[in-house]
Amino acid sequence: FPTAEWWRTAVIYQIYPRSFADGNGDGVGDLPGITARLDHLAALGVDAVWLSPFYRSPQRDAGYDVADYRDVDPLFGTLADADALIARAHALGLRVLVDLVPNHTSSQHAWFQEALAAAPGSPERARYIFRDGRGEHGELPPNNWASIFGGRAWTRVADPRTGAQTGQWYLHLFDSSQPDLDWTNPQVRAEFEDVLRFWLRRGVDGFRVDVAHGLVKAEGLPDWDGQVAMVDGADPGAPEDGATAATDSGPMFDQDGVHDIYRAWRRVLDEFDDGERHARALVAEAWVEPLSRLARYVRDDEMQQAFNFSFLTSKWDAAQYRAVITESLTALDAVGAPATWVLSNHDVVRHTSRLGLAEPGSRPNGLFATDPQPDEALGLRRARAATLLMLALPGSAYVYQGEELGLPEHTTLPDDVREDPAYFRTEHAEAGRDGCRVPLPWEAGAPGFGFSATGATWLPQPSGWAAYAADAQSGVPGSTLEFYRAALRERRERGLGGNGLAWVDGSGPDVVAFRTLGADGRGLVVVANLGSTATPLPAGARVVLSSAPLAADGALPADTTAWIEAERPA
Ligand code: TEU
Repeated sequence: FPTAEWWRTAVIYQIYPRSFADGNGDGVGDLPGITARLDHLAALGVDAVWLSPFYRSPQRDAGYDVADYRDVDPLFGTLADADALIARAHALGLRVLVDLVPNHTSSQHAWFQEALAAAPGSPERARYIFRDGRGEHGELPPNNWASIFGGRAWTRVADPRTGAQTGQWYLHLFDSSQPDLDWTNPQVRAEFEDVLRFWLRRGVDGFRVDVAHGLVKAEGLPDWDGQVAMVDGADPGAPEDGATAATDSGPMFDQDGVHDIYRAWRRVLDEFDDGERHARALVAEAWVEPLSRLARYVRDDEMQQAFNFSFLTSKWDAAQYRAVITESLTALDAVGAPATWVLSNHDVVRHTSRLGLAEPGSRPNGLFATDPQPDEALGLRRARAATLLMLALPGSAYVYQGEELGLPEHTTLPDDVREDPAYFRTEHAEAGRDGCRVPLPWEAGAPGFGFSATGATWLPQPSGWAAYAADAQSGVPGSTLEFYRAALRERRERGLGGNGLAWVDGSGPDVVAFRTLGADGRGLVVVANLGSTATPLPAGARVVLSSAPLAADGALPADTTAWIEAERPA
């Protein structure tokens, strides 16, 4: 392991445990399944993995509803399996980040069960956000907040003395099975610092912090008439060019007090800085805008990274890509933090499909069978171009499992297999996130494409996925898997990601072009053609890698990125 601040340039691969690989044949992925497939990630050439939650959970929100932060859900294995996974990853040179869900617990968490049984005003209730209702008999919710998953953000509980549904209300920014914790309560703070230590002692290299911008709510919980983010993905107020991420705002998000929490966490992480593997990292999942607000989470005494979601809602447009890149680098450079880049994750439409839509940035949160279907060939072509662009940018890049196979979104999942609460709570107004969570295809010829030994898969895979299977692509020149491997190898060998960039002008409005410098001085010129006609490359350019074959005359075709070695301008 390099001992430097590894997260600054790391390529971090997101594993969604229920859909990565199944070790026990029940159709749901698990930790032993992951451990057995870690070689794939070492061969891919990533630096670290981030595991979405595998803790004990009733799985109402796919594990983002945690009932016990110090245990592994039997669905995924045991604590010993987690230890084995961490050990194997480290042996392969991969760091391990785990997901921490501090905004809310599961309603099955012991604390919430105690709170339900306890009286209003009790210390048990004070760990969550219980309030009396409004109206003559408390029959109206305490304020007008809406849940991000749809419906209201409050649920009324039984009066513990009478058992009648006449009790207080509790706040849940997400599903009703995910009650929000009260982070003004010192007990809550102490508990999570201890949870951090629990996993740090087990050897994890850091944490991805779920809904990092949501922990502290505005005092008095004032009404709010703004829009919650996960409504349609479209952001009506967004500027024409520049970052247009669907972000969360209002009195439930990005309150100043939240930063105290992470400063305390950073001190906990620093206790585990052994000088050898260097500091462990905190990564904020915070949907806040503008990016200068996001940068507030990544100060020297706070987190090391925050996800930059700007690409998720970008159009396929060179001016917008340039604006997003400039804005991101400027905001994060200002605080000395590394930029981060994300094209896909478990909450949004896979970029292979998103970029094949008529309006690529318009639908981050799921697609319906009734939506105009993405053009998969075009989407994959653009996805590869976007990936090659991203992997040359300064900073740290995230890769979501399956994108190295070119997997598209599953857009035609039947209702009865869907599990995303956002789909149900919005009464199907949201297509939900199941379509990007389909189990991975490993072996073209095996039942369930080798996801599990029995062929079982918790969500059905499209029949055409044999072509995407890892074994069908491995060793095949031009396959998406070999393309990712080559890009990651070049990135590593050239030390890309470490330094700034210099824009290269003169290629026309549809081209994003910049020069990057590797740590060894072996810079590259990156040329991405987001337009619809081919564009010439500089004379004498040596193409190191391109996302699609060049034209016969050596020009860069539409929807293609190339890494080239070109003479420095005098
Ligand atoms: O997602 C956070 C989340 O959904 C919102 O903060 C954000 O408003 C939205 O995505 C923007 O459109 C995290 C997890 O990634 C997700 O899987 C969980 O369901 C959610 O938290 C609740 O834990």
